[in-house]
Parts: sequence; structure tokens; C-alpha cells
Amino acid sequence: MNEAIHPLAKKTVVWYLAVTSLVLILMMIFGVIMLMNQGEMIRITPQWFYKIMTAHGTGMVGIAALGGTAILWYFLSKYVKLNPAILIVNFVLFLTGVSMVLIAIFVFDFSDGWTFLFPLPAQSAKMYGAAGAVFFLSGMLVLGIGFLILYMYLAARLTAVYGGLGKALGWDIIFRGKKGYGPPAAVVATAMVIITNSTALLAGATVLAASLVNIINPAVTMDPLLAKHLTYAFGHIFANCTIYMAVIAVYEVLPEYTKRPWKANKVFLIAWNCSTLFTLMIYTHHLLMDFAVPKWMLIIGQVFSYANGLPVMVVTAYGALMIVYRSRMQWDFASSLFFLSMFGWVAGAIPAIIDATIVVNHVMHNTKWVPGHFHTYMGMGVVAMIIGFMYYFNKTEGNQEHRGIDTFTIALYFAFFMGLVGSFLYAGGISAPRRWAEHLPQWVLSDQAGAVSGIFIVLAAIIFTARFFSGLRSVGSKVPYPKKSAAS
Ligand code: HEM
Ligand SMILES: [Cu+2]
Repeated sequence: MNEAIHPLAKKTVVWYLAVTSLVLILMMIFGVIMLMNQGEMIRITPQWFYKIMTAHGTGMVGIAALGGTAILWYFLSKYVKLNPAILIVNFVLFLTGVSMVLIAIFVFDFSDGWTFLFPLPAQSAKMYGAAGAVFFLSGMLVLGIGFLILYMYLAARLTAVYGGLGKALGWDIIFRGKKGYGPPAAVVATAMVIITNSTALLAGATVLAASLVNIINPAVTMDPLLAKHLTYAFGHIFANCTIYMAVIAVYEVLPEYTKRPWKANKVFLIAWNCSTLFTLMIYTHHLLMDFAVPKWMLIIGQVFSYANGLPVMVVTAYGALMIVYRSRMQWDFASSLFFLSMFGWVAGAIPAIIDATIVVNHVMHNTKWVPGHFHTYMGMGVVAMIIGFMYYFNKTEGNQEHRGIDTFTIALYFAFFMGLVGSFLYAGGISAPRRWAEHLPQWVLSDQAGAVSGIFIVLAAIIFTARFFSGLRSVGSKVPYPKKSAAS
């Protein structure tokens, strides 16, 4: 039982997880609907397809961030005293922002995709009225402000406790030759996410505000290429950071299971510092097709995309293997999912590295190869970590136990998720474009295979969620030990 976390924060974490799991199911159903339409199993209008695609993209990235935040807060509380009010504020702003986004999509027909690439919102505002675009852009702004408040607060806390973000990232050890280990892995990861995601959110807020001004007064315009830079600096980093938050669960839970500590040694710290820097630089791989972007920028985008995820991924996957090796640890729901999530993460990075190669990118970037990549690392990486954490939470805070059905559900989820991403990657291989409501006959079979896989994934998600909610009943029934004082 985590006694250092404030009881109110613990309750809020439950709310975060509950919303995450329910929205996950709904968004997965949206995913299946899209595939069934592309696979000609059902027929929806293109306009509905794009509305659903916008909701699916925004919703999935949103809940991955929400679930990741729950993980971050829960474990960071062990080392740094945190005020639950901030977690609640972020939650309220999240729900407000999401409601505005849903109103934009389902009441005012906004369907420009979660990346709201300028000047699409301005154009759709002309076609369907400004309300949709205004609701969507302001909803995203509200959501972003919630996260920005959270990160500013965390930055202040880490500074108070560790003497700055640099120290939290272990600069003392890397640069000043200090001996020993750095701060706990949860602190290192948090510092990284604060730096990268605040940058992302500021870029996002700038382009959102500019887009809104442009819709209200079209005389004020913005350079579309600059807008694209800001948009992808936001979208790429924000989506990336979901895994850097969720991975904290791996650092905390595997050591607990194996009774071997996960120490932040020098290699680990250097890896996290490299990823901090690279994550900020590589969004330009989204602009490889824009000839007006200076060549040197694209080369940076390419070279560092190769390098970006690798340091942290390698130290984490290798660390996970080493910590588990011959440890006789107990394999249950949480430990298996965290272990499998390493596989999802590594497997998901491979197609991305291929796609980040400029020559390949010209051919592949707008194909389903790309959804194939990010569904692998998000579905089998981030989401697997979040679901693993849900179980761990109930086990640690309550008395949930591993059952046969859990083994079955994990197998179901991973087997069919492989089917889904396999169908995406294959479709990419035969040049099926991404984001097309309707597909040519030669692509339809892969869509159908994906749709069938998706149905079983939804089934698995429903069982996971039912298990989570039933396990919650035991939470709080544990008698806490005499109160120990938390770290300052
Ligand atoms: C049952 C599981 C899922 C199914 C069936 C599914 C299906 C789809 C489909 C069909 C698309 C559009 C592909 C196209 O461009 O033609 C898509 C896009 C997307 N999905 Fe999923 N998905 C699933 C799970 C997830 C998960 C777990 C995440 C992330 C946590 C996710 C995030 C996204 C994002 C960000 C997009 C991009 C939307 C855009 O292009 O604007 N999906 N998904
Ligand atoms: Cu990217």
C-alpha cells in the first residue's frame, strides 16, 4: 500500500483510471467502426468517418496522457509530497476540454483530425460555421492548460526537493563527477516529461490561439509552415510523453516484484538526458515532405529520430530483462503486462525508425504504415502499462488476485493487437493511404482482418475494465499501518 500518497490524491487516481478505461473502450469501438467502413462491412458517410477519426485520435492520445499522469502522480508521491488539488484541477480541466471537443465533433460537425492542421480549422469554419472549430480549438486549449499547470507545479516541487530539474535529471553525476546513484527513476522521468511536454504545450497553445484569432478575424493570418512546425512540436511530443510517464510503473513495480532495486546509474541518467534532448528535436520528421523546410532541419529530424527513443528504450528493456532474470518473481497480471509492454514499445519503434528515413518516408509516410507503428507502441506499450497499473493499484491498495481469466484476457489482447497492427503494416506495405474513409478493393481484405481483430481487442478491454471495477471494491478495506511520514 502506498501510504505516502495523499488519500484524496489516491481517490483522484481512481477517477483518472476509471475515465481512462471507459473512454478506451468507447474509442476502440470507434476504431472498429472506421475499419468496418474501410472494409465495406458497414457504410457510414465520409463526414461521419472523419468525425469518428477525429474523436478516436483526440480521445486515445488524451486518455493515454490521463492514464500516464495517474501513474506518474501515484509513484512520484512516494518521493515528493504533492498537493492533490493540482491533480484535481487537471482532471476538471481535462473533462471540460474533452466535453468541448465532443460538442465540437458531434454537435457542430468538426472533423479536421486531432492534429487540427492550419488552415483546416479555418476552412471548415467557413463550410460548417465557426462553432465547431472554436469549440474544438478552445477545448484543446483548456486541456493543454490543465497539463501545463500540472507540469509547472511538478517543476516547482522537484526544484524544491532536488534543487532543480537538472539535478533531478542527475546532472551532478553526469557532469560533476558525483559518485553513487541519481534520484529515483520516477523523479528522473518526471523531470524529462516536465521539460519536453511543457515545451510541447506552449507550442500547442500558441498555434491554437493563433488559429482561433484567425477564425474570429480572418484578416489576421499565420504562416502555414510555421503553424505546422508548432502543431507537430505539440502533437509529436505530447503523444511521445505518454510512454515516458507510463514507464514509471515499470521502474517501480518490477523492482517490487523481484525485490531488486532499480537504480538510476550513470548510463540510465545519460539515456534519459539524451531522450530529453532528442524528443525536443525530432518532430521535423513530420515535415520530411515539405520541400520548403531547410534541408539541415530535415536531416536533424531524420538522424535524431533514429536516436530518439533508443537510449531510454534500451536501458529500460535491458534493465527489465536484467532485473527479472533469475529473480523467481511472481508472474501475475501486472508483472506480465509490464514485461509485455517492453516488447510493444520495442516492436513499435522499429517501423518508426524505418519511416523516419527520408527516402522511405516519401513513399510510406501517408500510408497505414504509420498508424501501424504508433498503434504498436501505444496499444501494446502505453495502454498495456496503464492496464497493468490498474491491476497493480487494486492489488496493492486492495486485495485483487490474479485469476485464470486474467491470463486469458492478456493473451487475447496481445494476440489480436498483433493482428490489428499486422493488418495496418500490411496495408501500408501495399500502399493503402492513411485517413481515407473509403478504400480500393485491393485494400479491403486487410481492413476486414483489422476489424475482426479490433472486435476481440474490445472484448479484452471490456473484461479488463470489469475486473478493474470489481477489484476497486476491495480498495480502502486494507487497514493502514501506523502512519509513516512522507518525504518532504
Ligand atoms: C481496438 C483498437 C483500435 C482500433 C480498431 C483502432 C483503429 C484505428 C483506425 C482504423 C484508425 C484510422 C486509420 C487510417 O488512417 O485509416 C486509427 C487511427 C488512430 N488511432 Fe486507433 N485503433 C485502436 C486503438 C488505438 C489506441 C489504443 C490508440 C492510442 C492509445 C489509438 C490511437 C490512434 C490515433 C492517434 C489515430 C490517428 C488519427 C488520425 O489519423 O488523425 N488507437 N485507429
Ligand atoms: Cu512524430
